[in-house]
Amino acid sequence: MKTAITLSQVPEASGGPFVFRTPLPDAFATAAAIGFDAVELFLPGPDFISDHEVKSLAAQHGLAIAAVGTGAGMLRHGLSLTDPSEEIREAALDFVFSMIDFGGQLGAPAILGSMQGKSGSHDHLVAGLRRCANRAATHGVPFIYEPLNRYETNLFNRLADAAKFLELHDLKNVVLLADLFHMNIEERDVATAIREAGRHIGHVHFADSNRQAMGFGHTVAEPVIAALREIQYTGYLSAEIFPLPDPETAARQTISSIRSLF
Ligand code: LER
Ligand code: MN
Repeated sequence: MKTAITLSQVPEASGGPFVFRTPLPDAFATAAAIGFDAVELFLPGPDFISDHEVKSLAAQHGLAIAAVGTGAGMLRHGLSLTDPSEEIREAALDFVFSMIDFGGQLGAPAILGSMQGKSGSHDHLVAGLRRCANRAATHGVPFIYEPLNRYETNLFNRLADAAKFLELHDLKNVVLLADLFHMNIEERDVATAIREAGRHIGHVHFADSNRQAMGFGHTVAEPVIAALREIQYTGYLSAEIFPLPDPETAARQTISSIRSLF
C-alpha cells in the first residue's frame, strides 16, 4: 500500500480535511520530506495550474499524484451531478469532466465526493457516474465514487449499498473510495465492510474516527489494515484529515502510524 496526503488550494475549503494548504511548490516539498509517496490534489478547478507544472513538481520531489478531488464544483459553484435542474447537472458534469481530464493527464483518477449532491436521486447518479466513468476510461484511469456519511449525502452512506448499485447498473470503470472517517459513522464494522466490498475498493481516505491522523482518535487500525491486506488492496492510503494540531504533526503522525502498522 502506498501513502498519500491531501493538498488544498481552495480558500473556500479552509475548514476541510486537507493537510497542506501552502503554495504547491512548498506543499510538494514538505510532503516528500515527510516521506509520502504521493499527493492528492484539491484544486479550485482545472486551470489553477497546468498539468505540465504539476508533472514537473512531482518529478522534482519524487511524488506521484494519487487522485484529484472535484469538490470545488460544489463549494465554489454550487454544482452537483444530481441537482434537480438539468442545466445544473450538465454544468456539474462539465466541471467533473474537466477535472477527469486534468487528472487523466497526470495518470490520476478523479473523485466524486460532495459533487454527488446532498439529496439527489439514484437515477441522476447512475447517469452521471456512467458518463464520468466513460470519460475517465479515455485516459486509462478509473473514476472514484465515494460514499459519504448521512450528514453529507442521502445517496450512499455505506460501501455495500454502493457496491450493489454498481453491480445492479453494470457500472464499469467505477471504483469505490473507502473513507475511514465516513465508515466509522456509518458501517457496523469497518473491517467487515472493507472485506465485503473488497473487489470494488480503489482508493482509501486514511483517517481516524475524529478525522484526525490515524492514532489521534479511537479507531483500532489493525483490523482495518488486515482487511485491506486480505482484499489485496494495493492502492493509496491517502490522509484526508484535519491539519491538527498542525499540518506537519498530522502528516508525521500519519506516516508513523502506517510504519507501525506494516
Ligand atoms: C471528500 O473526500 C469527503 O470525504 C467529503 O467529506 C467532502 O468533505
Ligand atoms: Mn473522503
